[in-house]
Amino acid sequence: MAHETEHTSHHPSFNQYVLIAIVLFAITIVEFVLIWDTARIVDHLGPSKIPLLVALSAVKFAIVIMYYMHLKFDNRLLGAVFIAGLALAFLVGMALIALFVGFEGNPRDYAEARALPYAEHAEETVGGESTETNHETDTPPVAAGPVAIAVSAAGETLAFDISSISADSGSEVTLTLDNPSANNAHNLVIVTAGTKDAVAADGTAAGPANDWVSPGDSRVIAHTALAGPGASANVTFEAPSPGTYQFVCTFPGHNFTMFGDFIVK
Ligand SMILES: [Cu+2]
Repeated sequence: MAHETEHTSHHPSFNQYVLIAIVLFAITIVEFVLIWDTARIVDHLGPSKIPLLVALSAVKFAIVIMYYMHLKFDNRLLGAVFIAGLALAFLVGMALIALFVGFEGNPRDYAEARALPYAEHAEETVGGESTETNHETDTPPVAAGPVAIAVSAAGETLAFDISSISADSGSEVTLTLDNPSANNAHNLVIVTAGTKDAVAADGTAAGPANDWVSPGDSRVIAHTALAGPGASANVTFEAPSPGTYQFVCTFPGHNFTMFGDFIVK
């Protein structure tokens, strides 16, 4: 009898369990409404919904631990240890979220503003090519005189600002690479058709001391030195026999997006 009394006083009754289940269910409904798009509460709350949701789930967690797992009826010290750990985890989590919400701007917006969608890039290619071709046919008449071509890295994007350049065979070409990037180093390497990735792979093996170009690579027609952030580099060479060549940046990884055609007429 004495044992029975003690036992019941240390555990919730059936009705209390039902009440706890109802409370947990109610909190879940509140959480759901908070993140439910149609309710539009989410728009008004902004980032503050995150600590609110974390607090609600912490309350649910605590209730489950305290009642269903009997922590409330164990030694008080065990409860204190548990609550202290939970509070600490909550504070660290909130501090991390505050750290990221507090930053100016949205990293995704930044990336999207600077990304070149594949379809648009292809359109630009056609446009750039045609204007470039017109430009070339307008200026130098026939003779294979000196030609100056300027190519720039496209801001912080791993791409050149132009997808096609051209020159007449035998002309003396001075190619200038401008690098406006604040972070990236680039070079510009003229290679035979279809070899840009293979040349870049060998350039990676050759390392920065060789400006990421393998010395004596027979596929390389000409190349600039590596242009660091904000720097320029140029190279003068004789345009090879007519055909379509490639220009590429062989800095490791850049060759997949940073290239174009060099058309020799
Ligand atoms: Cu590059």
